[in-house]
Amino acid sequence: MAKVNQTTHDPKPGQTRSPLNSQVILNDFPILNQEAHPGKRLVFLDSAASSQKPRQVIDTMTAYYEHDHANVHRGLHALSERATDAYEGAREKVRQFINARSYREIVYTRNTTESMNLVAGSWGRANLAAGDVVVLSEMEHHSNIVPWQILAEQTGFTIRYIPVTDEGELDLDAYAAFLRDEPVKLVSVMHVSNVLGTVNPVEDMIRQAHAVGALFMIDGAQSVPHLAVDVQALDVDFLAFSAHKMAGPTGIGILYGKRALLDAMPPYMGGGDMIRRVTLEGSEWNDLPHKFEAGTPAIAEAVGFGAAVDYVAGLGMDNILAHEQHIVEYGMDRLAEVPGLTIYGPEPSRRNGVIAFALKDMHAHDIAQLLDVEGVAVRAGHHCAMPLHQRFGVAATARASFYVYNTTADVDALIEAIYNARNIFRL
Ligand code: 7TS
Repeated sequence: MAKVNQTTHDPKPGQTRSPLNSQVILNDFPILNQEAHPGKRLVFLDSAASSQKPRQVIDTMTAYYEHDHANVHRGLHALSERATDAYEGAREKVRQFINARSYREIVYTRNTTESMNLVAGSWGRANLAAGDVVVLSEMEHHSNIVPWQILAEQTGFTIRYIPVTDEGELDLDAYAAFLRDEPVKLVSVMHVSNVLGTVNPVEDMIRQAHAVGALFMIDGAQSVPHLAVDVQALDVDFLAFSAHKMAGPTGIGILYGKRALLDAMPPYMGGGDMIRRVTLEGSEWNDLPHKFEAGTPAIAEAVGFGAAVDYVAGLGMDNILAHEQHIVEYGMDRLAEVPGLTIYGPEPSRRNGVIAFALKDMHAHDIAQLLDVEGVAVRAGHHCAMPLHQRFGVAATARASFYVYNTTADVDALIEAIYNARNIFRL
């Protein structure tokens, strides 16, 4: 078994220092204590796609299945009550984590994608018509573009995209012009870009949208796992995120929505648990949040999500942010040394968690494959952001993304593997 290198480098003057103890954290993630290939320590730099899970989450899910599993909200027997308590207890943890007013504002979904489809399919279908405008941005993940395109085709509203500047930031003048000149009903924008790492100024953007009576949805897939997000402080109307990017299991995500909005929205799916009463003539809907949770939910996943929330909250969201800031600063510094390498997106202080790059004369997929030979896992491709790649005139980028368990030693392994790849290509 390869020995995990647990060092972090001392920062240069002016750079941040990590407040996290990477040695303790690494021991929590059994999957990271392995070789990717014989003699090659696994260096996992693909957490923006999905993070790894600590023992605390894995053990919580196993214990749930070994002791407590039954269907929720149905039985009066002991197991069903315990399962319901665990499932609803996890919802309460999520509520506190994002500081929502009520558990009724926390809807379990499968992931960020489903949360955003829910808003488009329910709120959008009920409220958008020809003549209305929805504002998205050029940097959005496909899951915040395609649902709106599908709906726009059916109902006739118009989509406007906030352009992205050469620095990889939103063009806020264009945004202000959309709000000033067009009948904008909803703005839906990512908080942190999964490609550029850009942290968008959502607080100001929300205030501007509300000033013209538009609602605001945040795609929080890449922010909620990495920095403190407080829905009341932001006054955001909808927030979507996934457990699997924040140390939790796959198959569960959240839609936060202000209660008055969710109350007024029609159901998205019909079935068991989301109704109060059904007759052959018609049905009455259950209270929030159950109105949006048709069918048997992902119970063990919700319980595991609760454990993940405990885990990241226990580390401290401000500590996680500072840790990643330290790794990103170090990573951008070291990547800048590599001849022919282009980094996309803003300077370290304006980004979080990811570094996407291209190497002259090498396809991103070749880079990823050659890095994998060295045990370094990065993602290559368009990262479900094709319009953004078109904006920068590249078909694909390689992306290193970081989470709580990454160290600057992982960055060193990345750099060494990139130099090896360049040698193979005789660059
Ligand atoms: N929004 C953003 C900003 C994302 O980064 C992702 C996933 C999603 C939405 C969709 O999340 P899901 O949990 O519903 O799939 N992003 C990535 C990525 O960057 N690489 O793989 C998945």
